[in-house]
Amino acid sequence: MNKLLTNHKVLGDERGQLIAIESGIHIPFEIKRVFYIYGTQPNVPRGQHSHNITKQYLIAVNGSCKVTLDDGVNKVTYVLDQPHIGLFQDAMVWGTMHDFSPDCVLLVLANEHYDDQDYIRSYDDFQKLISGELNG
Ligand code: T46
Repeated sequence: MNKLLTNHKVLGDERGQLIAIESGIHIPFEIKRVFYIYGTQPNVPRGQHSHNITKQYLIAVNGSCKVTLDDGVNKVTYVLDQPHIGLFQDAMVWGTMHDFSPDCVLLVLANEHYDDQDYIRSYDDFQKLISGELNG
């Protein structure tokens, strides 16, 4: 798996910090949707699915969590524990978000509007799609 983590420049001054993320400059897609999750329960993972065409960019803007990305060949766990660290999750990559701190706010930028049909929720189906078995 290619390097997917980005350490963004912190534009700070005496008033505090600011991080700017721009489509096509810092992330490889146009942003159509923003959502965030917070108030996660201890030991309860989120995600556990892949997307056909949706790409995502994840930032723990507060607190910390781990994200395990699995492209069908490699499975890598990333720690998101700084608001200037971003993680790109490509389409057709199985993602699991876990080990949230109680104060975690996980911001997600996406290149597509929400569409339940874009979700692949069965790991078996994901593996078959990756290996081309469902592509005809
Ligand atoms: C991901 C992790 C971090 C919407 O109505 N619009 C949306 O844009 C999203 C993402 C969800 N929803 C609804 C669908 C469900 O009724 O919100 C509810 C919870 O969504 P979901 O079960 O997909 O939540 P997570 O935390 O398992 O996964 C979500 C994203 O789906 C996923 O892509 O990376 O957050």
